[in-house]
Formats: sequence, C-alpha cells, structure tokens
Amino acid sequence: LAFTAALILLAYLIGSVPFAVVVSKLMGLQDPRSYGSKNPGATNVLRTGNKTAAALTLLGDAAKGWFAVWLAARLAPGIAPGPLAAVAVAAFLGHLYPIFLGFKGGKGVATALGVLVAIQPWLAVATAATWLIIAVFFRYSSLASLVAAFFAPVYYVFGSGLAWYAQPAMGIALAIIGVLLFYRHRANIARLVQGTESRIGGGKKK
Ligand code: NKO
Repeated sequence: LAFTAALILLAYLIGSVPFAVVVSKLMGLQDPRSYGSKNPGATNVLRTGNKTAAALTLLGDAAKGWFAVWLAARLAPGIAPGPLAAVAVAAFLGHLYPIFLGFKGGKGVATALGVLVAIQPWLAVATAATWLIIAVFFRYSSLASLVAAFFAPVYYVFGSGLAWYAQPAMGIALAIIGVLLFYRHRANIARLVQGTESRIGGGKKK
C-alpha cells in the first residue's frame, strides 16, 4: 500500500512539470501565463507564433503523462487496474494543479493524451484523430479538446467490445479525467457560447 501511494505521488510530481513554462523559458519566450488565455498549454504557446515551442510543449506534456503511467507499470509489474488508474489520474492532476507552479496549472489535454498512449495506443489514436477533425473544421482548440474528452471514454467502452465493465477502473479514470477537462475549460465554454473564443491561427485576442 505504501508502495502504491509512492507510485501515485511520483506520477503527480511527473505530471507537475509544466512544459509550457519550461519550454518558453528555455526558448526565451514570454511566460504563457502572461498572455492569450493565460493557460500554460501548447495552444497558448502557439499564440506567440512559435510553432516549434508549441510542438515541444505538446510533446513534453504528453510524454510526461505517458511516462508516469509507463514508469508505474515498470516499477510495479502486474500492478492492478485500480492503482494504475489512480496513477493515471494523479499524473493528470499534476498538470492541472502542479506543485511547481503554486498549484495553478493547465487544462490537461496533452497530458491526458499521453496517458491514453500508455493505456491503449489505439484509444490515443482515435481520440487524437477526433481532436484533429474538430480542430481542422472549426479551428477552435478548446472545442476540439472538449469533443475529444467526451469521446475518449466512449471509445474506451466500445473499443473494449463492451466488456469494459469486467475491468472498470480505467474507464472510470477516463471519465474523471474527461469531467475535470470540461471543468478546466469552463472559461473556454463561455467564450465559445458568446462567440468570442480565439481560433487556431487566428488573430491574437485578450
Ligand atoms: O489556451 O485555453 P486555450 O485556448 O493547449 O487552450 C485550450 C486547449 C488547451 O489544451 C492545449 C493542449 C493542446 C493539445 C492538442 C492535441 C491534443 C489531441 C488529443 C486530445 C486528447 C483528449 C483526451 C481526453 C481524455 C479523457 O484545449
């Protein structure tokens, strides 16, 4: 039990590494918490116009989600689904409430994607494809994230041949991550409803 708690804490710490802030600092860009949506995430870093920085942020934030889950499975071979699901949620929560940024973190989209890669690569591909389709058609990163977050648990349930209830822990974890993702996008949802959300590649706003 103490070992499981240590794995969960480790996942939280790994998830806490804020790549938007780290990459921006290393590349001499402004702190993403000071412009645009003020969100330390890949989308907001892209608002500087630096696509490399945005891509590195996406890569880093996704990699840490993957790494946290992978490491737990590696350190605890045969770890039960429940504890592994808790590790996945802990890594995600690290990104949302990072100890290194005074618990004010990002929205968790890229980190959730990394977690999906670790759990089931096909699920990550399907969810990322969903994000991409919405992003290409509507040009709202936030809307794409919300639609993807809604469909990830759905894909999980159907993709497991509706036998997910035999092992519900990860499905529940994905649902929790999805709900938290919506909660973290509440300002984006308000802007989408008002028609004031900024589009990908559009002019800078706010
Ligand atoms: O600045 O508030 P903003 O407009 O930046 O940003 C809103 C945006 C914040 O997210 C990001 C990360 C962007 C990542 C893009 C690729 C993600 C593709 C896969 C989505 C996976 C969703 C997983 C849900 C699991 C339940 O939203």
